[in-house]
Amino acid sequence: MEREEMLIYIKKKLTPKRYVHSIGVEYTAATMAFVHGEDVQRARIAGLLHDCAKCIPVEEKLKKAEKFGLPVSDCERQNPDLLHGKLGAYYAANKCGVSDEEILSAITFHTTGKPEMTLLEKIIFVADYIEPNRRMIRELPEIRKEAYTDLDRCVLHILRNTLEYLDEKDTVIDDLTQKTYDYYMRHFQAGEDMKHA
Ligand code: DGI
Ligand code: FE
Ligand code: FE
Repeated sequence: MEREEMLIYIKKKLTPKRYVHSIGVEYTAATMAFVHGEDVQRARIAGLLHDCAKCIPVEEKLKKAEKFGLPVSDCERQNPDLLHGKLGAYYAANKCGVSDEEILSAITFHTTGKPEMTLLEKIIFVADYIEPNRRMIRELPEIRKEAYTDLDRCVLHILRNTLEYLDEKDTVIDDLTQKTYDYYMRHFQAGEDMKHA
């Protein structure tokens, strides 16, 4: 699909707010690609499509994931909204003709992140959080700056905020979110130690 067709496709599937958010993630991902040396077109496609399954009703998300043969963890069963990344990648591949595995992976893991993310995965994970239409989140100005100056610190900062937020809300925390945090915590600490050695 060309971009124009993708826009029509997501407009049909999303609420107006979510559509505007998707375009915000598209251009934020593009600017981050400029700075960090990622391919700009891939960043735009991943950004544009990352939430294409977000507005499917919760129970439908679970049914569709099962129908498409996608693996569903216990945590996702309890909170099927978490499936919108995996489902989104499925639609990107099967409805929009995206075959680039890294774009599909960036869409799949945009909510939880994962240990050892590629540059594109990090860009989508971060762009989703910082795009201009996001309501003000704690420490957002600082996080936005880090997105362009220290990407790993930025990823860790977002994970820390998300885990704190989920803790306050008292909901299930996906194993992968926790594992990603632990990984970047260790990774970041190792980097800091190197700097000061
Ligand atoms: O889809 P978006 O709203 O653009 O952003 P997103 O895909 O990052 O989803 C954000 C929501 O997901 C937010 O309410 C926090 C929640 N979330 C992130 N990690 C986890 C999580 N929710 C649960 N229950 N467990 C997690 O590990
Ligand atoms: Fe999302
Ligand atoms: Fe999003």
